[in-house]
Amino acid sequence: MSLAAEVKERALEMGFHAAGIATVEPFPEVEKAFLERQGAFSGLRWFTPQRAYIASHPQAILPPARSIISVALSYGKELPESGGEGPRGRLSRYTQGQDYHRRLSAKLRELVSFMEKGSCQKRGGETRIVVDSFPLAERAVAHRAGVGWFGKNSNIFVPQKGSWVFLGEIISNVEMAPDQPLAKSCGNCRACIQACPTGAITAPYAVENDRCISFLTIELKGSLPRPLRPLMGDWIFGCDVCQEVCPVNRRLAGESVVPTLPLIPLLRMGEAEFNLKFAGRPMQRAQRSGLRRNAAVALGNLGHPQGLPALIEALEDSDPVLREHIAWALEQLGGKRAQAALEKAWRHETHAPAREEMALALGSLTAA
Ligand code: B12
Repeated sequence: MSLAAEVKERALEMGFHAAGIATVEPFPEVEKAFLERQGAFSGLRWFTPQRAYIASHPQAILPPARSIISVALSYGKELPESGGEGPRGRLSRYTQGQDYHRRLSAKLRELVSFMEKGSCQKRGGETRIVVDSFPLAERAVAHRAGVGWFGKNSNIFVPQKGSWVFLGEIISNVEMAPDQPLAKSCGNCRACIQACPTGAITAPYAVENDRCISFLTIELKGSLPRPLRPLMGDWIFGCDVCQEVCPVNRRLAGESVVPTLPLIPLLRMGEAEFNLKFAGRPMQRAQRSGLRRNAAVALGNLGHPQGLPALIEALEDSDPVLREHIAWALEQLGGKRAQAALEKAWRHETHAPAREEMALALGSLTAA
């Protein structure tokens, strides 16, 4: 059996759901997309032209590279968390379990050990494991390796697993027979483009980063743009809408469950509890401040009266970004209690954006 066949077989035995080999030639289409759409990546400070170059030139990561092993691991069917009372916010399905960087990297290290024991070592194998750890264009690699095909929402779809997969790679200096891309596409379907709550998929395969709810809830620190808040619904970490509406994903066997968290305990969560609950979990990336900000916006959008006492209490919180979003949420809930609490808080608010938000909320509540 060839090394390529051996490695792919081992990867599937280890529980990966797809594996393929890509060549290391540059990806000019990725570099072009990066550079043309750089504006669309505002907010991600690390999206620089240098990153675009590295992402599209695997040999910039490992100069003697000859091939890339691309793998996909499905996360679609794990059990969601339950427990907790009151209104809940939704999280992307990928948040279930431990951080995917760790899970995939551990599995890929095992695959590297397998390669080192076999014919790879005899050929002086040198490898780099990539799971977001180097700026490689992982989706383009998976596409070239025949692991999956590009959906219009820009995600990679793997046969039988849909787009509910993580991607990972091993760049190797050993030459392996490459696979061919899959001859599949979305055809005329535009379901994801039409369904994106914020209109972030501006054209097939083009996601405008700073409108994407995934970016807003996970990566953006500080204030959420006011016009986008109502469109975020109850998403508090990531967003799956463009994957949920996809007919390919809908046809998959087995129910895929959306994880949720109770919003009121989240809003009241202290730093120690946050660290304890989310250590090693993807949610850590948003930090306590980001998750509580998102919980405030979700409570505002849900408009559930049960959220009112916790929102009023949080007007006194030490985090000014939170106070700002609490004011917005109280405006959405409306009513005399919300108005009275905002008036009281506004009098001693010293942080300009929070004060401004309170004034806006009071203006609209008074008018109502
Ligand atoms: C930055 C980033 C984000 C940003 C920006 C996304 C974006 N617009 O690219 C934000 C925070 C918004 C984000 C969101 C999500 N992300 Co993300 N993200 C990344 C990261 C770190 C870099 C992506 C990147 O370089 N983008 C730049 C653009 C130019 O490149 P690209 O989108 O990958 O591909 C383009 C080109 O390659 C070109 N192209 C190249 N070859 C070809 C060939 C054909 C035929 C076609 C049509 C196009 C094409 O078209 C593509 C679209 O423009 C990758 C990991 C990595 N290192 O790759 C994960 C990654 C892409 N994310 C992932 C996931 C899971 C998500 C979310 C689903 C999470 C969630 N549920 O909230 C959402 C999906 C949103 C969406 N519809 O894209 C997975 C995707 C898995 C999959 N099945 O595809 C990755 C690969 C992480 C991983 N290791 O598993 N992400």
